[in-house]
Amino acid sequence: MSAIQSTAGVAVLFSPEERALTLREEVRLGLTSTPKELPPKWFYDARGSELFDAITRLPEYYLTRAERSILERRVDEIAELTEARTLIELGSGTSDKTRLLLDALAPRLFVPVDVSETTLQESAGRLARDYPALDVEAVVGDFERHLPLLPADEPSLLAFLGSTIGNLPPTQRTLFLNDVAASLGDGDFFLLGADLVKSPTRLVAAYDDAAGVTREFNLNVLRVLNGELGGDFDVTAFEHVARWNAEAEWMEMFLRSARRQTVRLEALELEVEFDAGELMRTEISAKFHPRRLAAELEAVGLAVERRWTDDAGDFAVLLARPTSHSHVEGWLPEAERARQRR
Ligand code: SAH
Ligand code: AVI
Repeated sequence: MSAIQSTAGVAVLFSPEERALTLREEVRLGLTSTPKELPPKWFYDARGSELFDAITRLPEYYLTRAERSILERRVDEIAELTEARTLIELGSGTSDKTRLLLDALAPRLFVPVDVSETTLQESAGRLARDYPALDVEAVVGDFERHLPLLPADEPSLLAFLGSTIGNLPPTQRTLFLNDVAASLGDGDFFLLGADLVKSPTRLVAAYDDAAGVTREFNLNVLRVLNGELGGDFDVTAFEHVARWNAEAEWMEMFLRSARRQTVRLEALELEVEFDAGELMRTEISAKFHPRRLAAELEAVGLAVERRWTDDAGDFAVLLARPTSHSHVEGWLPEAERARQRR
């Protein structure tokens, strides 16, 4: 944990400098690609996190309620099987549903990990207040980079809830799952929440709600770029688009340029042209088949011990454990190398 600087009870793995550099690199790459694209992790400044929280309460957004209902029914079983003393949560947000796990497991240590420092500060503060016996060590980190650096010195449960795994494109998803498998030791478990393929009508409604909250969430990424990179995006000149991609089996969100326009980003010394009607993809949200997802976990050396869905079959929660660390012979993922260095 030597790379961690500690500020106000929150450890920082993703330093402001590294964060700024990553933001610049990813935005430059995305805006100069054809078609244009932005990675979804930049949605989540304080306002973006609040908007996501509002999304979880929308009538159309069934995901959070479905996952909660599974956890409500299964947390005791999870606690019995895992006997985890440390709970690590990736992309933790408000950690609302995680309270069910905290209540059932009564772990010694909780490590919420998120890119959004304000969200972490608030949620870690609330948890420390509500669970006085719990050691809460929040970490500002990027789960695509910092998994090898997270603490793991006693039986741990690594939770990745909310179907955030669906926001990773397939190649990144495989790399991430490899990192997860490599970071788990004997006796550790991985708990994964994933949204399932269903009727496109329901899916599109969940990502294009009647109250327009998802629209605001999508447009917020432009506000983030304006604030952090000196951009001059006219937020009123972009429209929210949510589509089901049947071939890839994922929802896609785009921002569509309402007119031909030029946008300047001071910090990148970059001018970007948008055609009228041009689509810029801002998020994919893959939807899964439980058996195929289990096969993806097995392929990286994670044996699926339990697989649950809610009554409607909308959402799945999988509990897996590492089989062995020699699943890819002659090749050690970065996470395993870092683990061995420790
Ligand atoms: N797990 C919560 C929140 C899901 S929203 C739930 O189930 O409701 C997704 C969360 O992941 C946000 O809080 C966002 O800030 C965080 N996030 C997105 N990309 C991330 C990344 N690369 N590394 C760490 N956190 C990330
Ligand atoms: C965080 N993630 C799983 C959400 C999702 O459903 O893909 C983000 C979101 N995008 C639009 N609405 C919610």
